[in-house]
Amino acid sequence: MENNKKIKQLTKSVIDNQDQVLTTNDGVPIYDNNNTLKAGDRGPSLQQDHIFYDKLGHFDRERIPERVVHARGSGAHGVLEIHEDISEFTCAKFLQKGVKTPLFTRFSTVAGFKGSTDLARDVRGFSVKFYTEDGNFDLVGNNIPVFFIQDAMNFPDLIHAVKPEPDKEIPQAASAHDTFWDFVSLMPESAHMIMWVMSDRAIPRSLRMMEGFGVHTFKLVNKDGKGTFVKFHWKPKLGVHSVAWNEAQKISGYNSDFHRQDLWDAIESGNYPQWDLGVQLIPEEDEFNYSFDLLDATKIVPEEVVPVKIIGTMTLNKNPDNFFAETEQIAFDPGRIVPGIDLSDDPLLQGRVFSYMDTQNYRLGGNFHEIPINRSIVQKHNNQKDGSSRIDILKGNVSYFPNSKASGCPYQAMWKGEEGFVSHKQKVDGAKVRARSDSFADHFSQATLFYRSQSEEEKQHIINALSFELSKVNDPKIRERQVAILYQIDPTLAQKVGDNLQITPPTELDELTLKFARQNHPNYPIQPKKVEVEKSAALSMKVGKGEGTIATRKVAFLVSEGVEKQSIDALKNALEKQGAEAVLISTKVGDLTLDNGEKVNIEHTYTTDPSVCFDAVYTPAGASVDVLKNNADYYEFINDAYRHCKVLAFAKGTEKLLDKSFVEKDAGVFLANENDQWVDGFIDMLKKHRVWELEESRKVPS
Ligand code: HDE
Repeated sequence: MENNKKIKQLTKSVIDNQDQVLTTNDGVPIYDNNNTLKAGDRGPSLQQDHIFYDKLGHFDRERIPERVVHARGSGAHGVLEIHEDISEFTCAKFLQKGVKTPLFTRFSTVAGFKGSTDLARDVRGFSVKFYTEDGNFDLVGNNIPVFFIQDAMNFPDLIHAVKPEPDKEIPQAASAHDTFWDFVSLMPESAHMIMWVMSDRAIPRSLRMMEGFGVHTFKLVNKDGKGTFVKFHWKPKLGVHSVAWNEAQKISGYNSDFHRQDLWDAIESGNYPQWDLGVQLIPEEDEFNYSFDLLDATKIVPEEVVPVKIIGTMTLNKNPDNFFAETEQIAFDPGRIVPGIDLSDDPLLQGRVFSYMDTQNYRLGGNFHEIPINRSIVQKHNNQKDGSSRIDILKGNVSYFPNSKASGCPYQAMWKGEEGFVSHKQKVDGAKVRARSDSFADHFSQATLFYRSQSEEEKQHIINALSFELSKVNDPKIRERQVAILYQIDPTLAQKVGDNLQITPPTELDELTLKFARQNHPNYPIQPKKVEVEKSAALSMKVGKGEGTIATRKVAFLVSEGVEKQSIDALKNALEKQGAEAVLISTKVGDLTLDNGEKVNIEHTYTTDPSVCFDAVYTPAGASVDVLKNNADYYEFINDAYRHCKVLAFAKGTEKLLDKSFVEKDAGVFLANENDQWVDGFIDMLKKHRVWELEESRKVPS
């Protein structure tokens, strides 16, 4: 394993309790861990019970402040391997061809508390800490390439608006409430991001099936100090896939740890998730050549305009040993950059450089960089000592610079002609102002580009999501103000959402929205520049990311006593050949007897693991049909799978079960008695993730 170096460092801190006597935190062996010290076995407890104080005192302080945003998250260790030469653009050691760098990745939702559901409609955080030979580099990105706001000053307001409302602390992990839509309907710069979060991108099928983006424009810097603008992309090897909103809601009820479990299980079973690392490279000279400003985090650089160059692959190959010590205590900070990479002047990014450091100091305390998961793999050397929870012991009486008593050590790299971090040389010129450039004033062109690039089915999901969210808004003024924004994006979109809310879309922005927009841009609205592309296939999950592998997909086999082994194997073997998994679902856990007398162990039932937890459904043949034909949970299972546009198959003799369901025989339903090629057809359809073309006829509740 290539992440050995970091793992080795971490294992130094891993404690194995096997065959060890229980001790206090000071290592004193504990004789009795059941009883407090008392005056007589029915008497009052004694204040001198140092063993009890050691245990309860620790327990009382076991919680630390959760992250103010992105509190809910799951992480894993891994490695990045670079396979393309981009030395022309960057001298970053970890980005050189052939280099393998250990890393830790943490995925998260934004709005919910630490214990909230994984399936909330939300942006997903996609943070990677690279333990490079030049120190740590943190790429703290999201699964959506743009953001709600342009300037860091608005961030606390955005978050206050989306978090549960402060009087009653409702709703949890949801943007569908008044304060969020109040805020965004007054901030038209959020229009593009709103399109993304109302799309299925905000409800991924798996953390392993989402893209990642650095969002901001960064800079690569080569050995001669030449800079190149760069956008970072993560492209999942398993494709980009989502669930339908109705599935997300149900999964939240059945298994609110769905994504966390999925990531853990995949890694435990050796199905290591992988992403390709891509870069969009933009020469500095081209900075002003686009219809948008490269420093504006509400804009993408369309892939058709600047292609994504794949340079390496990230593999997540080890689960954490301890959630708190690793996933909870990892401290990301976009200000952690290494030689060869620099920040751009994006005012959102600049604000982040303060906020993360500050929040980690509050959340974890000073010296959080000495916590094992945050330590660089290279030894740090500086004159900082003291501070809370200091772990390292700095030798000697010299802790200042310059010094002669320690021969000037630790020395600056320049003194010995060695390489060190040098900021990219950039001319800066301007009056000191609190202002926003008019090059940030086009709020709708890319929102329109996103919407137009979606397939008809995806558009319908966006309409449904907006209708759902705005229906949850109580204040009719807010609903109308947002529909006015939708009109600027696409009049038909506004019309369709308006129909669901009984609102005739206003053709102009609301006066209040204009008032706020004009604070930044006095001449708002400003005629936008002509966009480079009308549509971008890369923005659609159906068109751009569609058919691919079925590896790691889970197919539910609906069985009961007497099911035919041969009928199970007919599909199971074919699925397993392509890396998918057959999961038997029955009425009870424990032993199940097949038609040949063989016993198999059942771990999932119709009620513990319903259809929403699977990608496709198959009913094998056998005496089991007689049990299932009277089982309401079975019908709920296949009905749900059907409505969620999944592919279904029925072995010979099980087709009669359809009569009591509302499953219609359509192109996504394979009946073995009518189609000899049903196994191939089933697998081909599964490759598309969902039977997109049947969305309308199956009336998918999305
Ligand atoms: Fe964050 N963000 N953010 N953010 N963010 C935090 O840092 C902040 C932004 C992102 O897995 C906090 O450790 C400001 C954009 C992720 O631990 C905090 C602004 C993007 C994570 C913070 C932004 C992100 C955070 C809270 C606007 C995508 C989780 C706890 C200027 C590029 C990291 C913490 C993890 C976490 C501040 C905007 C992504 C408060 C001020 C844009 C993935 O520091």
